[in-house]
Amino acid sequence: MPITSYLMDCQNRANLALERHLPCQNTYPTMLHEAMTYSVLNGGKRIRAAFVYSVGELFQGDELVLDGLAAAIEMIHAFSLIHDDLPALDNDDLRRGKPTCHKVYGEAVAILAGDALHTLAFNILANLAFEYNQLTAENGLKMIATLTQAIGSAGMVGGEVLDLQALQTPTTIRDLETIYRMKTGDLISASVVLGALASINDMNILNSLREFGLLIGIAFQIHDDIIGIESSTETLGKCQGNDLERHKPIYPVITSLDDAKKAERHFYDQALACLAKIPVNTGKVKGIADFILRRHH
Ligand code: GRG
Repeated sequence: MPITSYLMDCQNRANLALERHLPCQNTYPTMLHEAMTYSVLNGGKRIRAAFVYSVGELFQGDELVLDGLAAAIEMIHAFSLIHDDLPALDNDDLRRGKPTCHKVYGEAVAILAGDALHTLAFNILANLAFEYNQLTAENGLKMIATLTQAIGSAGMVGGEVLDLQALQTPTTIRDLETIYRMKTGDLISASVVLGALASINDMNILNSLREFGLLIGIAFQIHDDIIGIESSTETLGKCQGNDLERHKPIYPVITSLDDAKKAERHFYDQALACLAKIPVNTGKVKGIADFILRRHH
């Protein structure tokens, strides 16, 4: 199956799982539930969900467990995008080709919709081990430990703070790589690891997958910088050239567009070397990694 068809299947499957796990829009408080649904079910490539599914399938993870994991991860991702778009952070008006959550529902509801998605994601994770015998309580707890580590001050939130500080202070390419690992790589890595934790506990495999996720996450963010310059606003679904306008230190600016392209390839190669240590056929996981460097949005 071509990887684009597989990604489409993952997208459809993740959307169904998200619909199943989101609160019904007409239940009280309706405005909050509408804002949550608006921000989650508004397109999105579902790359993180695809990593959950493709890695989960390598080790025969239970399908319903993988659906729950994909929904939880995409909710955390949507939460991060809602907050990232707020005036206090990136101040963006467009996301996935539509007005950002705060533009439609106001800042207060946008902040709270993010908070509620964050909480719901962990509620889903905590319930998976209760609901499905295939997932052990130990692995359920490991998932929560992995995800909280990935999105907290040592991961995504910390990376976002460093990203903001980089607007004011000189930033080296090494600083930037750390920021990219934290703000983007850690959540991607958690998606990969959670997919495996659905059914395995082998530390060698989990460590190689974790490293793969971090490295492909850095490549993902460098590619995001590149397409932020090269793609149009229409293709991106968000405002083109925003980072340049805000004088944000991004990879192609600190180095050059050419060097940024070499760097994404370097991180991709390193990521694949980690994936090669996994003793099963990882073709689909590699296909997603390839897609990450080919995408235009
Ligand atoms: C969520 C705990 C928590 C805190 C929020 C605001 C923030 C802290 C973090 C922001 C991190 C961030 C927005 C990183 C950028 C990652 C990125 C490149 C997003 C775009 O991902 P795609 O291309 O988007 O997968 P789609 O729309 O396809 O889902």
